[in-house]
Amino acid sequence: MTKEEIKAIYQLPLLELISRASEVHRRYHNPAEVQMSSLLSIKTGGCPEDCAYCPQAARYHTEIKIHKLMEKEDVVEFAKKAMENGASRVCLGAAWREVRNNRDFDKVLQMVKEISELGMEVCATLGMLTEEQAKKLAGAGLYAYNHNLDTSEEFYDKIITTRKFNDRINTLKNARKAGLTICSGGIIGMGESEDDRIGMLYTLSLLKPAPESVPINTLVAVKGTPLENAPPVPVWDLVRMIATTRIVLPTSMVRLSAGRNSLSTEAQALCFIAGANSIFLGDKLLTTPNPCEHEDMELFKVLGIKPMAPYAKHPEKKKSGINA
Ligand code: SAM
Ligand code: DTB
Ligand code: SF4
Repeated sequence: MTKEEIKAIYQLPLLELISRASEVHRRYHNPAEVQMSSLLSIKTGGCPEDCAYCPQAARYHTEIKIHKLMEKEDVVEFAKKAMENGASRVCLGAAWREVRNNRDFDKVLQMVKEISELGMEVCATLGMLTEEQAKKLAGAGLYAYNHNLDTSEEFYDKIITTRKFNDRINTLKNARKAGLTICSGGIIGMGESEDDRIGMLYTLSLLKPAPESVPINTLVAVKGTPLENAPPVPVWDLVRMIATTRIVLPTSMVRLSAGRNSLSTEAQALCFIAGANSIFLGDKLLTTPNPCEHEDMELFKVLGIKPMAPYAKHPEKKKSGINA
């Protein structure tokens, strides 16, 4: 699709857009199933980058609880609990600019290995990565690498100056070369234009193969970051973005990511109808709140949502874990 074609979709009358997205969703996915992923910040804060949205950048004064890399046992324990609560995937996040070849990386490789042996999909988001590091992660059993484009190439330097848009693309290529699946999406609500949202989807659509998973985050405006006073995103923009993503990237999982805490049940239902089929489970994202367990249980009950099994889309990658 060209940028113009994507724009024409994004600008459809909302009900028409939702209806078309829902049709695509039903053609490629089971609309009753939603992937439940659990997020854990294994290393929080102190990041040298200047991402304007991020509470973990060392240069902003935010109220997060900083900690060094967690112990492997605690991380595996978290994964087991997440699995008991219905999660099929765990995403490990570290506030690093890039992965370094040091003892911390070795520790992360061990975490990945043990969690994947439980039979769960493991995703990691650790910053920039070389091909060699990506191969080590794949060897340890990593299933997916998350590395968001975050916004369009044109708007990128208004949000981040300490790295280039192309650095992001290169890391995604390295992850791909190692055989990892890709999770890459972005954030709405940072002051970007409609064209920037479309431009980001266009770049994602150029990645071949397309990212298996596309998180759509709504900015969580955190006190102390440059975007702390960004006005809230109208829920209709989010639904429009999710629906457009579903149509542009029909086979990908579209994740209704950060921002769910400020959405009503009705708004979330619209997002699922418009093609979202993945969420983060658990009362915390990396550093900000997410709906708690009983709220989500109620949501799934009301909407008749069933959790997706691990490796549902790639059964050949399944490890023989304790629950496999
Ligand atoms: N440091 C690594 C990196 O930047 O790729 C991994 C962790 S970073 C926190 C992962 C993603 O979280 C970012 O790319 C961004 O999309 C998302 N994120 C961070 N802060 C956010 C916020 N305040 N609101 C919404 N999404 C946010
Ligand atoms: C993604 O796209 N969103 C998640 C995950 N990938 C790593 C992170 C959201 C972070 C929201 C802000 C916070 O909790 O610090
Ligand atoms: Fe660091 Fe990632 Fe936050 Fe940017 S988004 S400041 S790279 S933790």
